[in-house]
Amino acid sequence: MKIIKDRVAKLSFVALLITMTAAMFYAPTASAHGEKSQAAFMRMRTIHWFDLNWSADEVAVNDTMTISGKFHVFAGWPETVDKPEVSFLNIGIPGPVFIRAGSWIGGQLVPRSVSLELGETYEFKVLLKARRPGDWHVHTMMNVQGGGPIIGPGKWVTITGKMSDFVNPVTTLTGQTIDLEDYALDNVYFWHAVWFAIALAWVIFWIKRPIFVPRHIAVSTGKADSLISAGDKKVGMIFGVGTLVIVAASMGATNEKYPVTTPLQAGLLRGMKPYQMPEATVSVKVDDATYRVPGRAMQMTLTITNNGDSAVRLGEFNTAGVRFLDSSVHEDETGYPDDLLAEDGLSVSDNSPIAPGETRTVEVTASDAAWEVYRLADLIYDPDSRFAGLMFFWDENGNRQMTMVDAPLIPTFI
Ligand SMILES: [Cu+2]
Repeated sequence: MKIIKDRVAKLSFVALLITMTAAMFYAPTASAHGEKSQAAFMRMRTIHWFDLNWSADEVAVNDTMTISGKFHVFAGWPETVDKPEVSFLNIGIPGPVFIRAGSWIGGQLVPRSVSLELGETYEFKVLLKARRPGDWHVHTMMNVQGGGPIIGPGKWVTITGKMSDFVNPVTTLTGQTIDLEDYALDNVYFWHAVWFAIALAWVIFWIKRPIFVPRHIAVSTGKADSLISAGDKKVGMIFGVGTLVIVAASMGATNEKYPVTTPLQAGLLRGMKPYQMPEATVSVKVDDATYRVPGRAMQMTLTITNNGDSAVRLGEFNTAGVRFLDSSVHEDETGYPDDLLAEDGLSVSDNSPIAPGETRTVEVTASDAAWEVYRLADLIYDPDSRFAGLMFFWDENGNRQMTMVDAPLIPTFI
């Protein structure tokens, strides 16, 4: 009997080990961190990130890199997401593997929340300083108060070196240079330890004697006063007065050591300067848009009118960070994340140059695994089957113009 029990125990242990090992090895490299699970129509109808540029994809600890680009705040903002009147330009990383050394919208430093206007395009830049070695998927993102996180495209960036080498020097207005990585840390530890020790001493002073039953008996028999002696009262006074003295004295000493301090700086930044995109001379009308369920593509019937004076071709359709390109018109040179870039994902029934003044109706198919991988196909579960995206046209001289498209997106079933 015992042998069987031992065997069962041993086998269960082996099974547990196998399970744990398997779980450890089954750690699929996640290529998205949160955005996939968000409603597809929200990702398509809130903020459109484009022209993104990651200055490096490998940096050493203490080195910096920038992520820059533009984002368009879609005018047909969903009802269930509060308008981006209070928004914060964030970075999506697993904790401070980088620190954000600076972030700018329209050239203005934005350490606080900002007000964004629907329908406007803004230029942004984030300066990141590497802190923790590893492979990190770095996203630009916008937090919207009352709305949640709106996650931009993420790109893998490798940090090399040692975290212990990381420094974060800052020179204060009082002229002192400190390292924010460990500044005032000793002081925090010291004071927490001091107060914890005092509290502990107070407790120990009392629990040296029997705590519960004898005291309970004393109180219930009417001899409560006998439990606290004159000496106890003195110790109580010492602790009471001592605490006040330490608080007052250390407060005075702190004020002396740091005579200039300011309150926390806070408050919404308004009047963000939008980016003026060149006036689009191409107008696009979506006659019809569908996607097949299940499938990896969406189709649009577009009526394109070229009101400019140079022939144009459609080169890119961008929605929810996924870029569908027609490689015969435009090729990406920014090192855009592979899983979001469909280098030849855009096919246009007739993508010959559209002459000035010409109007043409074309069938456009945006097709790529990303449509499924990033669960844009999950629009079928959304309560609002509409899409929005950016269309980029290039003229004969290589000038680009952008137009927004926005229309219902109707599923078709087999
Ligand atoms: Cu990610």
